[in-house]
Amino acid sequence: MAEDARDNGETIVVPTACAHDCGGRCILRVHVKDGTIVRVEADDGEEPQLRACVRGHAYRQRVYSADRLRYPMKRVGERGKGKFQRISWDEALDTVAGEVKRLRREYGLESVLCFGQSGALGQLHSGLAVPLLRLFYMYGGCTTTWGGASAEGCTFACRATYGSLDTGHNPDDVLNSRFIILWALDPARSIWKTNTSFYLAQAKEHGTKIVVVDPRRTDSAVAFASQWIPIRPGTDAAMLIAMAYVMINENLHDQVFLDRYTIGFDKFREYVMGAEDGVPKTPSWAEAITGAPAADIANLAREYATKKPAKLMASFAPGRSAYGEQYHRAAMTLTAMTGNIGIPGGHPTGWELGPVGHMMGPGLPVPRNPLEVAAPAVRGSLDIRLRSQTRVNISDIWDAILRGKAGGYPADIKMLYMTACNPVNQYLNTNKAVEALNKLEFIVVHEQFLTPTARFADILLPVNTLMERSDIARPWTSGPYYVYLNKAIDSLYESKSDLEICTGLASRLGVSGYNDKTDDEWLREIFEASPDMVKDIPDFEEFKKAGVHKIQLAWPPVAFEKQIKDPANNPFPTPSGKIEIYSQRLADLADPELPAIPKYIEPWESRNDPLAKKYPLQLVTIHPKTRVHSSGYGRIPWIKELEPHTVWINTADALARKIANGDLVRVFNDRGQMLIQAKVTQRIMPGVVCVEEGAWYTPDKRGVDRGGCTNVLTKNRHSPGGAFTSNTCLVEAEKACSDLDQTSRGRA
Ligand SMILES: Nc1nc2c(c(=O)[nH]1)N[C@H]1C(S)=C(S)[C@@H](COP(=O)(O)OP(=O)(O)OC[C@H]3O[C@@H](n4cnc5c(=O)[nH]c(N)nc54)[C@H](O)[C@@H]3O)O[C@H]1N2
Ligand SMILES: Nc1nc2c(c(=O)[nH]1)N[C@H]1C(S)=C(S)[C@@H](COP(=O)(O)OP(=O)(O)OC[C@H]3O[C@@H](n4cnc5c(=O)[nH]c(N)nc54)[C@H](O)[C@@H]3O)O[C@H]1N2
Ligand SMILES: [Mo]
Repeated sequence: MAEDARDNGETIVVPTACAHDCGGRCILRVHVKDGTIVRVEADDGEEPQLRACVRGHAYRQRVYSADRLRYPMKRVGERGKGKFQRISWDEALDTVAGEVKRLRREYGLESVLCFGQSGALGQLHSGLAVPLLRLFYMYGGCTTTWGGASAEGCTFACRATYGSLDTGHNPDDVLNSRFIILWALDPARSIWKTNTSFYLAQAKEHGTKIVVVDPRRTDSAVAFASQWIPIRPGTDAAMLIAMAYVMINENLHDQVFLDRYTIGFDKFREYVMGAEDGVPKTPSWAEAITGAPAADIANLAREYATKKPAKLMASFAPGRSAYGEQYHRAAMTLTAMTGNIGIPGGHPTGWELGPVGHMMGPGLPVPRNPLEVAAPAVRGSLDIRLRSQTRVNISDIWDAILRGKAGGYPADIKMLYMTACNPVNQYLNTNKAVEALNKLEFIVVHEQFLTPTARFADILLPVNTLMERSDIARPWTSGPYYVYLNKAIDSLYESKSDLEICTGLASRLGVSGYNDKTDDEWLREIFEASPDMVKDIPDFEEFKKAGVHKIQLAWPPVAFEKQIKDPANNPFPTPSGKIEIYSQRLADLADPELPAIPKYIEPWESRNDPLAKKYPLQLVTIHPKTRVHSSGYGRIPWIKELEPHTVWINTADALARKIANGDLVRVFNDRGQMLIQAKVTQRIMPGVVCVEEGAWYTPDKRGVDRGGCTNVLTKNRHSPGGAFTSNTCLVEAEKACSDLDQTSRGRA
């Protein structure tokens, strides 16, 4: 269809979607004339529409950005300085294949660390480095990573408590609730399923009470809520446990539900009421820890326990902190104590996968890693030692490179191969990343832009965008819909997909059968291998043509409905068959940092840490309103104009530091420093500062980051259950001194 129209100069409309790792997955209608995108529109089809935001509307500027990488390049200057020279694809692929063979010969393939994050999320292209891992696993193996940046704390808690990540309801189910708590959930900014904000606005109109618990008075608090309860970062488990105290003390909990569907509530009650350690977890106890007023904690507990059905929507963010697993386990326990599991309008809280339009599904097939055959990483295990024997947690990558086997890591790493990720920017402790990358023998990156990570590549390979290839994508966590991404234009310049690049390497490495299909053939095969898609979508060709299939539901899909309606025949997939408030598997670990029941454990770098004398402010790093992480949107003129990149600081903290709104400030700790504009506001609680993640690390000659990359400040230590701890970080802020200020003006 597209080919014919291209010939006769008509404008055609190509249905596709935005499939980066944003919490949305939104329909785009791309107008193409003579092989060029002329404009982008959002969904105008049947309701409920999946309308794109500013990023989708500006996508044309991302595709045609002057900053797009055009050709394969090799590094000619110092690593990190970004000096490259154009080379041919043959030279690039020959060099990469030659180095891989050399490393295999000299050190073994475990010296090659391959990984990716979520730069793009098609089932065929890119998602989590799948084309790259397929190549290396077919070639003989490589070292790789474990642990997700987004929600490892939540993953751990879901597995321990429910034995499943499938805790999803559809976004419109908020309309069935009588009471909603947005716990660190800010979908008006940090998209959390495409239409959540749309339905929350309706819930508000219907008179449903919505309360926000967050250190910041969020956009969602302003738009939807009638109450904002500020809370100190990292202390959420304490507040949730105090809410449990109020429910038990006032007999508001649902004992029938607990008896029928859960185990271990009695042990949790002993801890909550103080029988275990002599400390009753009262609202006043929690107020001292969290900063949230005791009366607000008690009232919230009462409202949540008595207005059924109710949703405690607990986002991933507090789980991205030290002991973040405890926050998620405590939130899940409260949803059970109030009997809000398995019913419309309720919410078990967790990963929110499924039940209709599940995020996970088959993609490009990946065989087993030959290097893991002797010691396979046990994916679902709560014992993280079993997950890490051959893998490196994403928070440990830099340490693993710097310290190797002698430091207890699985390999001495000599080469890094990265696709669809920007870890120098997006993983914890950027300055340590720089130190580690400078130690390596060889670095390969596939990218669309010259990101802070790409600057360190020895060979840098240009990748096409999702407008330049076809793919299938699933909704973020759950649907109800699936999208087909139709290729709108040919690959620009000399760019190729990750799969095409790996195909070129496969022949050079002598790997046969790596890619014997066209993309179209793969996509049909992926569709046919996906039981849910086959069940929900009557006709694959129609799906392609429409670019989206919306599933019409006759009933509200509800997580764990079967387990609640008919428990005798549908046990929870845990060892006990019940919701495990007490987990024997955790008890068996005998690790006080991973207790069998949810507990509040004081985080490192909390405000009580001696380090807080030097660095008294807690930094939270939220997801960017106008970008998807670091992925090129920051280069788009329309988007750059919308909002300056700032550090939020409370008026009292600013006054004490003589910082005025708009001042350039230095935010720093022992790990790094950045210069950034201050936003002085009452919308953040005293003692807490906030910077959006994803801005590009841009060090000046003195190593001061002028880009405002949050990870120059964060500590690369994962939580005991594996969680990424980007919200556990002490800093200080001061008005930038004049010489730093001058330099910055000079550069601007
Ligand atoms: N616009 C946009 N949307 C996105 C993304 C994006 O890049 N851009 N990324 C997507 C991805 S990959 C993910 S994983 C999700 C993440 O979704 P979330 O984890 O929900 O997102 P965040 O924006 O990091 O944080 C949400 C809120 O948590 C608060 N917060 C931080 N620390 C704490 C704490 O310790 N306690 C409490 N109570 N609140 C805290 C912050 O102030 C913020 O308002 O977002 C998705 N949505
Ligand atoms: N301090 C702090 N750090 C964080 C977070 C936080 O809240 N605070 N959030 C974390 C979370 S939840 C996440 S999910 C991660 C995200 O971390 P990343 O996945 O590393 O970040 P992105 O910026 O989404 O994508 C990385 C790169 O992928 C490239 N890309 C896009 N499409 C393709 C493609 O088809 N092929 C290839 N090869 N590249 C492509 C983009 O240009 C972009 O530069 O960040 C984490 N980092
Ligand atoms: Mo994420």
